[in-house]
Amino acid sequence: MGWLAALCLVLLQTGAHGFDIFGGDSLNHQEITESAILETTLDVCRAVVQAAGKKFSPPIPPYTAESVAHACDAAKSSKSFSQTIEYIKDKNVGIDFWYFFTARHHFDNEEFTKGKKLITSGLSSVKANNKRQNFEAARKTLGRLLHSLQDFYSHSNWVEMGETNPNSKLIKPGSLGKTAAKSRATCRSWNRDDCTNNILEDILREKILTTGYFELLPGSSKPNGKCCRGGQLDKTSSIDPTGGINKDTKDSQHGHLHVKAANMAIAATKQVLEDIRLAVGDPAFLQLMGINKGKPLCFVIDTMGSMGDDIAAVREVTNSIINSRVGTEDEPSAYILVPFNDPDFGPLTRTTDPEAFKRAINSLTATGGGDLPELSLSGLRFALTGAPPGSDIFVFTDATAKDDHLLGTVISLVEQTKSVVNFMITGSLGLRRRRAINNTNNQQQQQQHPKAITKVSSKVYADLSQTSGGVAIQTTKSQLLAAITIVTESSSSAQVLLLQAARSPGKPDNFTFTVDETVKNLTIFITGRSVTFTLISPSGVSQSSVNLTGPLISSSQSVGNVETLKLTTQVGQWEIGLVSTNPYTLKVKGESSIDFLSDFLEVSEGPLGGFEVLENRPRAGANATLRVTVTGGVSAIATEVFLVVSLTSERVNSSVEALGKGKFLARFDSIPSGEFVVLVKGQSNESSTRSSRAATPFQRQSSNSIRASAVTVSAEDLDGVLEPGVSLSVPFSVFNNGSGGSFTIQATNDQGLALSFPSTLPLINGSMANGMVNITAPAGTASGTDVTLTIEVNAPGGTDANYVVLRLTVLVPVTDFTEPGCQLLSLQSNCSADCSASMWELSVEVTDGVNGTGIDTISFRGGNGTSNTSLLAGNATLVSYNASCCSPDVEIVVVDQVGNVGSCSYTVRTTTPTVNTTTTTAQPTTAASAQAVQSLLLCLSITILGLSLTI
Ligand SMILES: *[C@@H]1O[C@H](CO)[C@@H](O)[C@H](O)[C@H]1NC(C)=O
Ligand SMILES: *[C@@H]1O[C@H](CO)[C@@H](O)[C@H](O)[C@H]1NC(C)=O
Ligand SMILES: *[C@@H]1O[C@H](CO)[C@@H](O)[C@H](O)[C@H]1NC(C)=O
Ligand SMILES: *[C@@H]1O[C@H](CO)[C@@H](O)[C@H](O)[C@H]1NC(C)=O
Ligand SMILES: *[C@@H]1O[C@H](CO)[C@@H](O)[C@H](O)[C@H]1NC(C)=O
Ligand SMILES: [Ca+2]
Repeated sequence: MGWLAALCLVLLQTGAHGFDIFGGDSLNHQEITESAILETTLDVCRAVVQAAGKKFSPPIPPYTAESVAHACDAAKSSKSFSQTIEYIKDKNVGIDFWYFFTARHHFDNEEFTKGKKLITSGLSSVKANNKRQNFEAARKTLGRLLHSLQDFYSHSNWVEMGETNPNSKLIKPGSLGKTAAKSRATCRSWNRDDCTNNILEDILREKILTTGYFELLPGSSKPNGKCCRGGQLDKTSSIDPTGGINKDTKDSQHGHLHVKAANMAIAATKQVLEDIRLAVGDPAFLQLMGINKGKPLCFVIDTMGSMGDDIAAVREVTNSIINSRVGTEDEPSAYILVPFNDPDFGPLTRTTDPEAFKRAINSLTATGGGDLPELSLSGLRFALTGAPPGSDIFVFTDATAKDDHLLGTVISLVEQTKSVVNFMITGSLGLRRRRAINNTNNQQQQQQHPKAITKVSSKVYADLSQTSGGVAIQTTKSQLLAAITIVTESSSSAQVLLLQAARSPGKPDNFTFTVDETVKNLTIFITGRSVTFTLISPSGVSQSSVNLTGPLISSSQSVGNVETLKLTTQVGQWEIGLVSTNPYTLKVKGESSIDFLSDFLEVSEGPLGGFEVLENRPRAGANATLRVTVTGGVSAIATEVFLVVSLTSERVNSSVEALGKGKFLARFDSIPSGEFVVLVKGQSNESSTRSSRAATPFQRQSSNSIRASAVTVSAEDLDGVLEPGVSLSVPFSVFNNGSGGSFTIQATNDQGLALSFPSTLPLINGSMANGMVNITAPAGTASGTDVTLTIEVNAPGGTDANYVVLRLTVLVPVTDFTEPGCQLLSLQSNCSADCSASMWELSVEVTDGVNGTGIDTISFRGGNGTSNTSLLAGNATLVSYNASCCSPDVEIVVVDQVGNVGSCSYTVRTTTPTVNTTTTTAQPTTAASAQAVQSLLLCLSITILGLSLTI
């Protein structure tokens, strides 16, 4: 509830799915969250760009993800930044879906302590996850805690008390302030003449915090004399004292304070983001927000004996990618490596340091001789859970998957993460080279062997790549390098997909695609054996596979089963006809700023409204609502949205409603039964040529395939925290809309933690069943470990399946909520009128207290000097700092192991003209110069009052 309550009303009154669009100009949770993220990110970008010695050009408000990413020198990150903002907003409003009735999530019913705990423990979890680069988990928790934080300002009387700044104690140790005793009356009934003046004067005068009470059903347990939250759904508001105090919208009982409260919520949200920024540092903050350089580079490598040359090829490609991309906009944002063989897989290496990645790849050795199939899917699963969603993953193997019982899990993860999986297969179908150590002089020799890549495994690899939007390249070892180069080249972050289709079995077919003016480097990928094509350009010129030298194809390359054609870019509608009787796939890609995101929404059907982004398969045979966000093109709009069956290109059309800000809702009467992708057609005014400004058509397709299911699986969205040594019960429920029988349950996790769950659940058509998965992390598991739990439900006969994927974080309960502090030892300055001729220096002792977790990082802001730190006895750190008098201020930011941020500011700015060249030495306990005492007081007051004073 909270700002979103307005949504419920809109839904109730109009029956419209009015996400994001409110009649009137009230601000909702999404807008509050987005403004704060854009403003804080822009601050960080300014610091980062200026620190790199470049000129910072701030965008013109109102800010957008595109304009902020652009100002941040990371235009190619627009899409992932938008995606991150959407995700955090969705998790924020998801609280209304999952926790509508729990008062603590909304600061109702005076649940101050529990509400604050949600925020502070959430913040610890965000920092722990961020430290281990588990950005997805960090974003989720961030979105959720922001909901409660924002509701504080709508549901409490903080604004009515006349406060003008956020309550920084919501994220810091210490009491929120005086709170009303349960027995203390706080409101009177509202009357017609003045409905806004219902909070009792003594409560406001004594600055006693209170909140409204909320109940959906009559029969209130509201204590006597307490305020109501108010609003149409609140049944307490008709019980004396009647009325309400919420500021959710301008039409709320205290709607006259809506703007004030919403702005305070924005400021409070920025305070949380700033706290995270200080705890993790600027680069990690930007990564958390999805502002990266290029896409991550993620390799999953078979290390069995026969893979020696493959590993050498991977090494070469890695070096070439690192050498050509580091320092450019396409520099990989992270490097991930997962080796596998048999019986092992892992460990997962995840680093942002290209040299560390090179070392990890260089240390791989191909060993072991057994001719057994390997744990390729276990390795892939580990990569899917460890890499950021939307990664391009490359799997290198020459062997059959031994663990194809994990196929369902891996497909679930591919669908859920929207990562793209490419297979580089060097063992040919039905063949497997003997791992003969003495057979080194003929690397290419292949022999018939029973443990070769089986037809089944080959299909597993082909299907997985097709589902994810990747390719499965079968090639010889000698062509491997060329093959990897082709696919990694096309994994730049500006890559968009115009068209993809597959035919299996192969049959002749014709395909059309529209190329718009923003598309560069147009490339066609065709996989399959003996596929011929005819290409027709918008101007009617044609060229076929018979002669690759011609007007349309600027270059072509054929490696293994993949043919790539680089086209001379021509705007308009193209056509390609493919002829083959073998299975084939077609992809048309280009580089462009215009792309889209899409998510199926689950809209709550009750009176409460709210929606949740569907993170598993949509329901077969039912209505569906797809949210489409067009990214990158300021003026680009979606006009048509289709679901396209990959194997037939059959389309299901939708009715499209524009929601503003690049968002559209597409409503489908039904969903196709096979695998399908989303096709968006639209109009764009973007233009590369200055002369043409007319709207031109564009088309984009999603790369990941989606499929519907008659089985619905949902798991309670718990806080996602797993305490070491304590078993966590995860309840889930299954609804069967298809034929009945015994449904098989399979729960797996990527960290090998102990699980227990029912192996089957009986379900007739139209019935529902509940189950429970118990998961335990052993005592001693590292805090911040990310655990991905997948629960799959398979219909009888394996004809249908659905799943839920839950991300849990192992977290040792945080007991240190106190920020590190500073003690000034000395401050000496020698500043004269000519500041460049003189220096000042500072000596500070920093500690995290006796029971603290200890100091993790010390950084300096706002100063231009040099610093030195050294360890003292008793876990204290001595910080020495000296700077030119032209740089008279410095802020020391000290972060402890669990992310509590302490900040101390010092200055030698002269406040009175009398202070001059005398050298002063300050000791905290002795009389000292004016500035030194001032500095000390400043430091202390910051520790007491929290962060807001330091910014
Ligand atoms: C490999 O070497 C061993 C002993 O050195 C020999 O017995 C065996 O026949 C060789 N295998 C092949 C395939 O050459
Ligand atoms: C594809 O187009 C060509 C010429 O435009 C036509 O001859 C052929 O029949 C078409 N094939 C299919 C399968 O529609
Ligand atoms: C895309 O095209 C530009 C200019 O034609 C070229 O410089 C760039 O290298 C191309 N990118 C790729 C990935 O081929
Ligand atoms: C291929 O087409 C080009 C341009 O149309 C032409 O110059 C060339 O002679 C053709 N080559 C063959 C082998 O037909
Ligand atoms: C589709 O949605 C409409 C309301 O929007 C509903 O009346 C109808 O029953 C739904 N159809 C199906 C098949 O669920
Ligand atoms: Ca501490």
